Amino acid sequence: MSEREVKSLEEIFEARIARDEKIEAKDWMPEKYRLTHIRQISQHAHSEIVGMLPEANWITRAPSLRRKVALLAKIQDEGGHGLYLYSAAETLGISREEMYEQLHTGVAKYSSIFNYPAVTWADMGTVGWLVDGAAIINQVALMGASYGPYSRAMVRICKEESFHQRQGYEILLTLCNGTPEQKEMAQDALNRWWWPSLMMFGPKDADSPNTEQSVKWKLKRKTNDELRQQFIDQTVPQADILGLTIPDPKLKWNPETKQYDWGEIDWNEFWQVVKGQGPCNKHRVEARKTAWEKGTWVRDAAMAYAEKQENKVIKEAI
Ligand code: FAQ
Repeated sequence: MSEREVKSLEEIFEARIARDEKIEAKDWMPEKYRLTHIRQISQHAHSEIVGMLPEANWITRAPSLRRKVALLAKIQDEGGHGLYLYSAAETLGISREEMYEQLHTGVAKYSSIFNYPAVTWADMGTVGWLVDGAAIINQVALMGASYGPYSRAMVRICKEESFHQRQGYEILLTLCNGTPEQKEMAQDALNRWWWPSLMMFGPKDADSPNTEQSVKWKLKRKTNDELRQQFIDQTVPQADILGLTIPDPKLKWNPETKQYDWGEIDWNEFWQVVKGQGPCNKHRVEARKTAWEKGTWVRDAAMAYAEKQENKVIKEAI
């Protein structure tokens, strides 16, 4: 293709983005657009399946059958989200094996939040409330993403995340209305998860290498800082209802900006966790690798069955 032809395709592409048209898998797209989407969508998919691990830790210890059923359903939903997202990434020309390989070798990232341990039952409430709450704010914006398969996957995911957020909040409401020890457990969980939840939105805009281009391509409809502020403004009143204290002495309502002012994230901690030095990084990647290895026979059996079916169809056609 000549340089002139590429330029004209680029112009058509930019015009489609400007008109808010969805870009579909078979449409022409700049190579960098394709690669950026593979990066973000695959990392998003990895986050969903790695995110199953801290909560799976509590299935056998859920305090009642009702809690166990809800937790199991939530964790299965997260696995489903991973599958929609891997499928969306596959439409951009990467195989699922390559994506898993990138996860297992540390080439691809997944959300920093899942490198923290879930040590008490109150963590199950807090993960639902804060982690799913943060995920919803991020993902509602992504429903408007320009790449069709990603944007459509988000619609279903957001519906399910909102159930997750509520089931988490309800666990905390119960604990906060329970014994002093239960309320203390809820406060301790909030103390540990608050700052890592704010880190989920990524580095400050000024330190985010990808935001500017991703906003131009309408992959990101809002910046990291905008979404983080939205999350804080939405979540603080929910903490008040629970009677819990957000562990940030600088948190204060600002009547002029009509937003909360708040303290400083420990960016050193954030980058340590992103680079693999968080409390559970090694454990999480090992768990995924083991699951992949133990699942070999299932994949082999599924492939053998598919091959057999294909041969049957060919034989019948002859
Ligand atoms: N953790 O330039 P930016 C969930 C990396 S789903 C680790 O700002 P970008 C559901 C970033 O990849 C949660 N790495 O990057 C659930 C980039 O590295 P790279 C996941 C991070 O992509 C709940 C570098 O830093 N959600 O929770 C993080 O424009 C409960 C520079 O950053 C999504 O993935 C981080 N927190 O913006 C499941 C949403 N932040 O690739 C189970 C989709 C940044 O250049 C239980 N993703 N990095 O080497 C996004 O919206 C974006 O990718 C951001 C980062 C906002 C995460």
